[in-house]
Amino acid sequence: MAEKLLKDLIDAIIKLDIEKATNLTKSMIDKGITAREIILDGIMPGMKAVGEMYERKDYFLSDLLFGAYLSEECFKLLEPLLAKEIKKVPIKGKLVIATVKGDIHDIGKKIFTSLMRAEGFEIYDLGVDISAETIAEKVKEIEAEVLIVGTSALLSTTAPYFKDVHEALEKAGVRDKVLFMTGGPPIVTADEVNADFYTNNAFVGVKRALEYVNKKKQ
Ligand code: B12
Repeated sequence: MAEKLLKDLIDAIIKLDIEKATNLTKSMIDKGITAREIILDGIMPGMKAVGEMYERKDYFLSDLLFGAYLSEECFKLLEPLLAKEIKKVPIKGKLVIATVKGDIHDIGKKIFTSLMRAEGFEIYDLGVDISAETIAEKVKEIEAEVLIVGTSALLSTTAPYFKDVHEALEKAGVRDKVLFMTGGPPIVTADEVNADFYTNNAFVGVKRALEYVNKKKQ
């Protein structure tokens, strides 16, 4: 049943049918399908396909924009569920997060941020198109035993900028005090940009953040 509904959701996203997509999301929530499944096996493949249609010139930029709006509407329905799926906990650390300079994609960043908030992290979301220096300044300003820096990029032209963030953190003297995580499609590896970690799965990112918290506590 879940498989069929998820497939229908992917189809509705591809067809940019917002009413069907939001109704399917609601019905999956009612049937107890987890937010994790809906995001990873419904929204993400649906959006990937919309991107491919744009690439093939079957869709215009306006369609891409509407696809983004549609997926955000589905995600809004999932937010309360995510908060319930992850139990409420005391503050575990702080997260400074941004989409890097030149890049305005933020749907994935918002998903990761919501998960981290629900898991007990205090969030400093700097927004989109943010310079390495701004990120480093904010990190320097914030004091925390457990401090995570998350950066997101979806373009092959902007993902290499993660390296600039690493350099700015180093210049500000904070690089070794933080866990530097990067996310988005696999355009660069963590090693190439001197990050501590890379993932294209927000849930894996949260798991890594929690491992870092536990290591810090020891
Ligand atoms: C929606 C979208 C847009 C929207 C963005 C709206 C918004 N508010 O985000 C709009 C219409 C504005 C847009 C614009 C553009 N886009 Co666009 N876009 C997409 C699309 C269709 C979906 C992206 C998305 O939201 N996916 C769903 C989310 C949930 O996935 P995700 O971001 O990967 O996030 C997950 C993980 O990566 C992870 N994650 C993400 N960030 C982080 C951070 C951390 C720290 C962690 C731990 C995890 C993590 O968590 C998420 C959940 O697991 C993609 C297609 C695709 N294949 O992805 C193209 C795509 C990324 N866009 C593309 C392009 C070319 C553009 C434009 C240049 C188009 C143009 N001619 O103007 C502009 C660039 C604007 C800019 N300067 O940034 C190309 C990029 C090609 C490339 N390799 O460089 C793609 C791949 C489409 C394509 N196939 O051609 N886009």
